[in-house]
Amino acid sequence: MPDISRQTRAPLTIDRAELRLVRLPLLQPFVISTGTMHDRIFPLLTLYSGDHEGYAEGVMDPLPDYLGETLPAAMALLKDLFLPMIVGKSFENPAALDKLLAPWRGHQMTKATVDMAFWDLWAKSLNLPLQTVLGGTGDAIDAGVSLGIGSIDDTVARVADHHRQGYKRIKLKIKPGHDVALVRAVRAAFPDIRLSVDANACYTLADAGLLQKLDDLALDYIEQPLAWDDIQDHAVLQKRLKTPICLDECINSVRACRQALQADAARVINIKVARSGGYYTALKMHDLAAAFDVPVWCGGMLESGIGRAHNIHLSTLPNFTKPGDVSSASRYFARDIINEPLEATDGRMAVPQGAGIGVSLDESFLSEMALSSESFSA
Ligand code: OSB
Ligand code: MG
Repeated sequence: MPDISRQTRAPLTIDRAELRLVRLPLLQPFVISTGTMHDRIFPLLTLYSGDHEGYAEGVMDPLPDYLGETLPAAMALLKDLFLPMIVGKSFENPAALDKLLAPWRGHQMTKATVDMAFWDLWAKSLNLPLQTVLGGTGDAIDAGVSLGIGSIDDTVARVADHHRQGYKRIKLKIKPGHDVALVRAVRAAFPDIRLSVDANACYTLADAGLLQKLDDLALDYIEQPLAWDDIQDHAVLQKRLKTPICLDECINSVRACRQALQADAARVINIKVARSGGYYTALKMHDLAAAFDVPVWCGGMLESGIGRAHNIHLSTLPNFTKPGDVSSASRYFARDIINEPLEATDGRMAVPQGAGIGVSLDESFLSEMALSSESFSA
């Protein structure tokens, strides 16, 4: 991890913040075991310091179906607590901001929205790409894709399409009744592709026999098969599976990450900055997993270009050795809220160039898609 505590420059003052609520329709509904998403409604945060602007988006759902956080709670916390707390204040570096936010319990995705915007702002004030201040290198990353639940025929066709486009790993969402037969059909059609599944916490240990049937299908890993907050049962399940378990929902703190690694409940880890409460925690998870020889990859939450650009920069760190869920924005949206297209070519996604996250807002489109906007000054 880069030593972000020893910067000897003037602290960065947050002059102003703007919080918009944005709605972007999805081109197709995205179906996972917990429900169906038709659009993305998200807080878009801009932090201002001098001539610089830092951006981040929130990934909490309207209802608490991925984690416990919700959009209404996030908006209220941002407006009533976090933004008033930081606007007009100066911070030496992102660690100083993290220190201020960390004591508040839970609400990782809300805290991460503030933290990620600050990292972008900070990197821009240093005139460095975000990847550089995070400790990453390289100008492109391997792209993987996450396919929502659909019929077997439709799924095989979508796998064929994405395989043809060059995606380096294809992840299938599964749920009871849409699992073993589906994965068998895809594996039969594509014996050699890098394939994984994601259950989004919909099985229990009573399904261990069913999950063992996936062991013959050469999956790279099975993501979050059991309850969203249950590391212990995943450790029990891992003993009964040959396929590595990858944890997503469970990994919401450095402690959860350490306990999962120590318990051998996760042989692969999906890192999402939002679920971690900010980059600082995500970086510690990255390093901790490396110490256990456990590879990590960057998860996605159907982000617009702002969150997607953040994910690309993070994915350039050395222990991100597996392709993440960072695919072309045009798979999800007819039009993005940024000016630069984030599109994979032959399964590789270029790192946006320039300072910070390296992308800019399409203000005219944003003004059409914003449901509300509020400005915060000291
Ligand atoms: O579990 O990784 C997940 C989307 C919404 C909620 C949870 C998850 C996902 C994805 C989408 O898998 C990945 C993407 O952004 O393409
Ligand atoms: Mg997942």
